[in-house]
Amino acid sequence: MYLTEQTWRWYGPNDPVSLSDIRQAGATGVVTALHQIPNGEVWTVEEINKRKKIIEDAGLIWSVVESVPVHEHIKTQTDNFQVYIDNYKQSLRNLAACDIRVVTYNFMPVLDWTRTNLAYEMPDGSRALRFERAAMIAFDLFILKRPNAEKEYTAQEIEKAKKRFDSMDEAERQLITRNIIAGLPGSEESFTVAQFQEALDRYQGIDAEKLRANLIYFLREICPVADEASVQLVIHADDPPYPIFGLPRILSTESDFVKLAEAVPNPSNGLCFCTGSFGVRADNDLPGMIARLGNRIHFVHLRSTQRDAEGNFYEANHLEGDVDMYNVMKQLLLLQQREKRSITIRPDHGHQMVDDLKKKTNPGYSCIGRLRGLAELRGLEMGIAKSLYY
Ligand code: DNO
Repeated sequence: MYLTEQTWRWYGPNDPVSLSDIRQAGATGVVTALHQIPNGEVWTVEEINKRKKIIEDAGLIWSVVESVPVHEHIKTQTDNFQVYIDNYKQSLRNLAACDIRVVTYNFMPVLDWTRTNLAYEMPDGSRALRFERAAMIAFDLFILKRPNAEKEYTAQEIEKAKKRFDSMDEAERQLITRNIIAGLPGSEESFTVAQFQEALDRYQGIDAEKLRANLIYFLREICPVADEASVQLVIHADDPPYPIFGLPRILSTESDFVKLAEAVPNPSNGLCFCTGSFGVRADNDLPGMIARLGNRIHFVHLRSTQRDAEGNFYEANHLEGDVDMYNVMKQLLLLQQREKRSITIRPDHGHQMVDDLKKKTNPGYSCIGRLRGLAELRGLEMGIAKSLYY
């Protein structure tokens, strides 16, 4: 029987969660990146091997890279973007030379994932990540003051955002600003308000179709290299999965990914199936997507979100919220048996809870919250597997 490979994201030697913690959590693989290498530069064999050795010395394996970031110039096709594409190809070859064969990336303009609140208190006292639309709009209209932003919102939304802004003291305004633009873990970029506006301006004239064309161009360049090196590229979904700050989005739904797979059929053109990101949209049928996108899925982020009608969401416990985790896991199990391969998963984000609350942690990546998540998910997997196959 094929079961998932259970992994854990690690931010490297400075991560407050150690490799030994990860091993005790029950994961066998590590998901990491060379965060110290600036975006766009080549990852050398030497640097990759150095990191790999640290992981292996702790009794774990480096299963997946998350992420080799895609330089903004590649997304906008400006300046010396071709050099960055060549560097990307070289990094893929170097990773393959070190036998690391799954590489995550995203094509979200400017910001990687975005939240407004990193410590939203749950009824049980644990803390979750949250995206609050009124706070995001308040930042956009009254702090960033993005030109013409008000055209993208309804009168009702603007009124609500104004009230929300007026209710904030200076400290809260600064905190929301920091949460949105100072760079969440793994995003590799951080901005001041002025720099953020400049970064947005670089997308003037780039709509979703243009961004998609740039992604397809990028994939047509790098997939042949990845195919040859036996590297699986996996694109991460947009988070949140709809446009923000007037930026185009191109990986928010099943049909978005199908367009990519049709345009670039190379086997290395794969998907990092993130249930938390796709799950924010009620129109994404997660178990069905796993069944249909099947052979393209090479890495899975498991987490759940709880949304409301207004577009706010918070990150729920892994087995609660809107994601039908039972059917997600069941489809994953069926897919693995159909394809006779194990698929790598990791518990994505977790609440700050128990001892996490007394420690400095990377938002979403505390130890105990993810430990709970992984424990629940592996129990779910074993339960379904045993009832299906024994
Ligand atoms: C957030 C993560 C993302 C993800 C990138 C992939 O927790 O899921 O930062 O790593 O978007 O490139």
